[in-house]
Amino acid sequence: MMERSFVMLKPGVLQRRIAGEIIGRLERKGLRIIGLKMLRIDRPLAEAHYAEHRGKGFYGQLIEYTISGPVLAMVLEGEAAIRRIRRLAGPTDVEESLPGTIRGDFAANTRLNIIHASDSPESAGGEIGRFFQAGELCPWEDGNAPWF
Ligand code: FUP
Repeated sequence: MMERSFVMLKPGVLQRRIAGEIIGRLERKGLRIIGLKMLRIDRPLAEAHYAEHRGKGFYGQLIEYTISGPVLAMVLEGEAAIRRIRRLAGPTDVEESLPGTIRGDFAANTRLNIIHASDSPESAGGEIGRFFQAGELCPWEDGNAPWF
């Protein structure tokens, strides 16, 4: 099923100059970028995005990290995009994320996780709406669709 997913490359990605590498992995899987912007997340937006973690021990540090520098926010479209991107990203826990996944290859610290990817159609819809206005998305068709 054709889906849209929200992906955020967190502050460590620009710090470490690996944005191109990570975006390249998503593109090579056949996902289409239909929304992309760079922004500095403010505290209310970070708290809304991570509302499910409020009260947990790592919450404060997670919010501080999320607002510590610019992020790249993206909307990606493709067949089963939500599940495919989650598999490309790998598990949240750095001890579990295997080499070959984005987290397995680049994340050395679970808290300083480098990528966020929607985990369900419901969360994707909410996250896309929180970060993008409808007019900021640019859907497109491509002649290579059958390859993917
Ligand atoms: P994910 O959906 O894979 O991004 O994972 P979660 O929503 O469970 O976690 C969101 C963020 O919280 C992670 F990117 C890092 C942080 N986190 C911790 O720091 N410690 C934990 O034990 C779990 C999550």
